[in-house]
Amino acid sequence: MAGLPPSEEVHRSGSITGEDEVLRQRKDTQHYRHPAGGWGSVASLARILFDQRPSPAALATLLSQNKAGGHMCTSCAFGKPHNPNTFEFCENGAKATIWDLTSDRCGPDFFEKYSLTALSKWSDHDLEKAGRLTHPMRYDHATDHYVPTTWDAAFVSIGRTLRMIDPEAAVFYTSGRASLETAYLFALFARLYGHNNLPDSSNMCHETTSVALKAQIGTPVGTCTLPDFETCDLILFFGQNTGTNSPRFLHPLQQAVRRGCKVISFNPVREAGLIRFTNPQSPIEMATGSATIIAESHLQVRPGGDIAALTGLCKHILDLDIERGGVIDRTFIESDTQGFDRFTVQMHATSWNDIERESGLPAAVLKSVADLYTRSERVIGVYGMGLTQHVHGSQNVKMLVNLLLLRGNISRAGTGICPVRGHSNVQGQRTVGISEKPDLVPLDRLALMFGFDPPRKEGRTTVKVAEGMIDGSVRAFLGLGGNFARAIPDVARVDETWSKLDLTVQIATKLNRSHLMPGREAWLLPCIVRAECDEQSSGPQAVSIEDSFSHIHGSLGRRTPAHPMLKSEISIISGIAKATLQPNPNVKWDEWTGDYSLVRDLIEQTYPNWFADFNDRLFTPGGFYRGNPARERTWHTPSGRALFEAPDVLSALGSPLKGAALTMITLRSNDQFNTTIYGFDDRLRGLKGSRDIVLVSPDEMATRGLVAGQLVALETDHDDGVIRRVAGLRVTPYDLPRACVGAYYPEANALVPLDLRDVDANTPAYKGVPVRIVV
Ligand SMILES: Nc1nc2c(c(=O)[nH]1)N[C@H]1C(S)=C(S)[C@@H](COP(=O)(O)OP(=O)(O)OC[C@H]3O[C@@H](n4cnc5c(=O)[nH]c(N)nc54)[C@H](O)[C@@H]3O)O[C@H]1N2
Ligand SMILES: Nc1nc2c(c(=O)[nH]1)N[C@H]1C(S)=C(S)[C@@H](COP(=O)(O)OP(=O)(O)OC[C@H]3O[C@@H](n4cnc5c(=O)[nH]c(N)nc54)[C@H](O)[C@@H]3O)O[C@H]1N2
Ligand SMILES: [Mo]
Repeated sequence: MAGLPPSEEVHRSGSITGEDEVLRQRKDTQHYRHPAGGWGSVASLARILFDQRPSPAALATLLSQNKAGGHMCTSCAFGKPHNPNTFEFCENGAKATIWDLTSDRCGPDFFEKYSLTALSKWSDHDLEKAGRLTHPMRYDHATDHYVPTTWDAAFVSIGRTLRMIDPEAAVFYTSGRASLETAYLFALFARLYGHNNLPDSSNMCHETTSVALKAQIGTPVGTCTLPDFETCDLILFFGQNTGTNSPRFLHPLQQAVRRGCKVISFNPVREAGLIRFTNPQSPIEMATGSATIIAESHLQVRPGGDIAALTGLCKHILDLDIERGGVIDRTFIESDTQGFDRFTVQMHATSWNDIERESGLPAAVLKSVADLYTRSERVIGVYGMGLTQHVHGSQNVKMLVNLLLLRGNISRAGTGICPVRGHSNVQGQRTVGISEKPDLVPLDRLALMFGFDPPRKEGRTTVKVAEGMIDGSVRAFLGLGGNFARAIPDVARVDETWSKLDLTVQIATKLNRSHLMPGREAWLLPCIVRAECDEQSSGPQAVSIEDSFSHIHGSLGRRTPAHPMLKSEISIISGIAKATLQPNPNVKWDEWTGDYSLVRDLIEQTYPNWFADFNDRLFTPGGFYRGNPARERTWHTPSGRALFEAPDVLSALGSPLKGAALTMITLRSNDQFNTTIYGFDDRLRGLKGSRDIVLVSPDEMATRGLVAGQLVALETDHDDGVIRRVAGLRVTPYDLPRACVGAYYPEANALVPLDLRDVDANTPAYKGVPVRIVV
């Protein structure tokens, strides 16, 4: 890249990479040398096929994945193109579907054989591998087994218990897969019952985005759409691991790079998946092994160092503007923004010494990137959990927005802020009312539509639920999917509290650890998956989801359900709601369950600007766009302008490391989807066979006298008197910045303190946990 210093001159942990440099491997690590995608992804998929034995018809289902009229993948939330490929799915999406459509079943026989005590010794992988849940089950304390029950018995009993509990002591958790229709009804049920306790997996994920973007640009979601990637000149990635977590994104990135767009990644880990990519759907690339270099520069920022790195970029851009003028977009800044002067003062006041120390990157490198930014007409800022899961995650996000605002890189085609969402409908659930914040929901309209007085008290987020479980104020937990017990921070502390709850209800597809934590009354209710036919009284039903680019897609499952006893999520929620609530002539659970288009009418009535003609537009190819005011240069902030927000810290970590402590970042592999562990390899990082490992840089190992393969424990360095420890981790050398270790999520979750979380959004700081290595 022109203007960038050669790599030898660069600080060790901040090497700018050319192609040779990208392929540089340390002898003492076994990093993956192959591109993302390619034959590796095919081999990884083949293993799952062997493992799960889906029928040929189940495999054929993949052909309709992510296409208008077909079903929408339950894996990530990346956009679905207008003109899909023949195989519009990736390694992950195929794995998720095959995992759902396995021929293994986990029914009454299984539960008769294994007690919960026995199952608690199983691994996460083995629990889910038992197969699809088939029957509604009730936990029997006398025998420590789940026993089969009927749907009616479950609904009646759950309803009776909920009626006896103070609604504010109940929580309704949603994992980001449930459809718009399901999410709307679940939230309505909560409010009719009497609370806003609607924690969502997004509280652990992009809640930081929802809070920071809303405050700064007046919309809680990203501003980009897929076509922006066809015209941008520069894409800056911050803490998003595309190859592992959203591989379909690699296709538009490959196209962008081929037409000359530059990609630069800031990440403590040199993620192979963002470096080289062989398109598994291109026969030529597969045959020749040719790969596209995606990120030509990979900057190994320290964990929590992004505020400093972004400050360096902004500082230099402002200096260049003083030097040569015309560098920043003054017209845009004057007409559309607020807070610029204060922001400028702060950028000038921050020293390069501090920036280099906190970011771990040399000033020369940051200045080169800033220079490239000023030469690029259209820039997109992409980010993921590397920015959001920090104590000052909101300030991370805000600094990226500040950078974009400097040259009007929001609200023009080919530009924008692009948070890459996780679960397939996590964004959409918030759109249609899953929120603990009453201000974000049109409660007055709901009051009119359904003739009731909705609760106005702010509800609990995920971490507040966990705290309420510890202090006893939470009495009932209804889980709409997900694996709350395993995904949250401080799992060991919260584990003990489940048995004290009056009621636990888990609506799920496969067995997981949360199901092994029964309350006094506990139910495990199995549902169909998105690829399966949802037959109701008016015929087969479609559902819908919203992708990361605010496009809404209909989804129609066609597979025969895994078992005739299974119900849809909507019919389960309706069954429980009917048994809980007083009859209300405006609330028609049976009619809605019989015909989901009526639920879409309700969504349209509640949110007319976003969902006009919802049913008619359901199967629009590429989805229909619900719009984004910030993209149209309308800023829904109190001042009507976009805000420059000067950060008040330079590191996103909660506090400086003490003594021998290190910062732990928790990582995902390509062989997992959150707590669903498909296998024990991490192909793109060249790691195999075990997840009970701790990644340590060779320098750090030498300083601490550690050897590869040695077993160690990690202990959290947090002054609250609680001992948090995960033992039996094998030291694995890996190229990381100094004072940083990597471990897998969810295995390391017992180390994350509940109160270590984003100051504004309460998102757990899963990427910034101070730990000590204990030999
Ligand atoms: N295969 C697979 N796909 C998934 C998932 C999965 O588990 N497996 N999960 C889904 C979900 S719910 C989500 S939210 C998304 C998550 O997708 P991502 O947003 O990509 O999340 P992570 O993999 O947790 O972390 C992203 C990157 O942040 C880097 N990082 C850590 N700390 C820092 C830091 O301080 N600064 C910077 N710049 N980078 C940092 C890590 O090295 C890692 O590469 O993926 C979705 N897709
Ligand atoms: N240390 C650490 N912790 C983290 C993170 C991290 O990066 N580091 N990431 C956080 C993030 S981003 C997220 S999103 C959360 C994820 O937290 P969750 O969303 O709670 O967890 P998942 O693992 O996605 O849930 C998997 C389970 O969902 C159920 N399921 C699957 N499909 C369906 C379906 O269609 N319907 C129903 N009803 N159930 C279904 C299955 O039983 C499966 O076992 O974890 C968070 N925790
Ligand atoms: Mo997520």
